[in-house]
Amino acid sequence: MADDLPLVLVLNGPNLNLLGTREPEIYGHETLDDIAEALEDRAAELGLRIDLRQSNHEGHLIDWLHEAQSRNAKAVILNAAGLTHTSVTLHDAIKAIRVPVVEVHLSNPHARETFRHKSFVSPVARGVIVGFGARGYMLALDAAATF
Ligand code: CA2
Repeated sequence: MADDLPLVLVLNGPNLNLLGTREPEIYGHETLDDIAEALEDRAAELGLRIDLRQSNHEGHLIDWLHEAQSRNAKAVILNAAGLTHTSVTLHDAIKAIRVPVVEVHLSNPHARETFRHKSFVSPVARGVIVGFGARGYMLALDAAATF
């Protein structure tokens, strides 16, 4: 049964609900629904199941990281969006769980404004994938399959 397959939570932070509707030159034309569809297909090939969520609220992301632990998820793929650069609480939550977290960014924050160069997620992430657009989520899922 699909419910028995290892679970990968795909968590997306503030404003990523707007993906595909604005700033396509930075973030591409694909929507979060497009990404979810592609990930579901790839997950089926890899014998995994994904659960993709987005929230504009930091606390939701923290609760979902805790949920990943309590559900014994195989991995979390996390694009914390702007919270990446500000959130000590996200850092603490990732540190508090044993589930490996793959940090993903559509753009390459290191090639952008200085304030995007700092990540509170990277030091506690298993790995980081940046700058490959929506394909970064697929690369992260392929990595998670090996955990
Ligand atoms: O490149 C990424 O994936 C980011 O996590 C995106 C964040 C940004 O703050 C990070 O530095 C890098 C911004 C997400 C905002 O998403 C939008 C999507 C479409 C239109 C407007 C915002």
